[in-house]
Amino acid sequence: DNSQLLGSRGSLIVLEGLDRSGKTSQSAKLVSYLKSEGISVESWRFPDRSTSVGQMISAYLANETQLDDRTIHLLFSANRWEKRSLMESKLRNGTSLVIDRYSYSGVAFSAAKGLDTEWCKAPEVGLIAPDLVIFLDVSPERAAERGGYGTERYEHLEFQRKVAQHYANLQDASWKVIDGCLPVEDVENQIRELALNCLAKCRAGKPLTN
Ligand code: DGP
Ligand code: NA
Ligand code: NA
Repeated sequence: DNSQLLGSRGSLIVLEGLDRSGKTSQSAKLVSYLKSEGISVESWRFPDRSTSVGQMISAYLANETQLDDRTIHLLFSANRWEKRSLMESKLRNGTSLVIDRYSYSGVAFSAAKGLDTEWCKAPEVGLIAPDLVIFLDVSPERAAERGGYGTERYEHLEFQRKVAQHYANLQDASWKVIDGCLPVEDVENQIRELALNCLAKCRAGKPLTN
């Protein structure tokens, strides 16, 4: 593996936003575009429901099980930790990852239940830092109007309003905020441009950090 010698690593690109903000379809569009350009890239998402921890999370979200708020918080975090080493090796080997949700969802959704923000952030420390965070900005009201929520635990307007407030508190100058109510193609083009710019910086040797 000489990808590090070549200074060519992949990018960690994260899409965040409320439920129904369009993250999932925009992630898919971005990944298929990058693949069509011959770029090595994978589409990931958190929670990753395929692992045993992920199955516990999935049952909780489906309201099939009840878990203490801090316990489920730590499971969501554990679900990111269990993928950390694979994530690092993919990035170091030159594969980019486009991830639908990451630590910001972890903090925003748990803080929306009233847990202390600093407590929520603590287990995320040491996970790989994203190279690009794209926030798809759609108000909770507009998101709720779109095709309706599913039946999972957090999918109701009152809770999403709280999540939106916590995302706003977490947002820093490095986030790229895109108006998720623009036409789908406009959102797609803005995301492409941000992603290509990010890929170039990482290829040029921007270091991987925690
Ligand atoms: P999704 O599969 O992207 O629809 O996510 C499922 C739900 O779980 C969604 O309402 C967002 C929420 N969620 C995602 N990640 C976390 C997390 O780390 N912690 C908490 N508490 N909720 C999360
Ligand atoms: Na959802
Ligand atoms: Na989604």
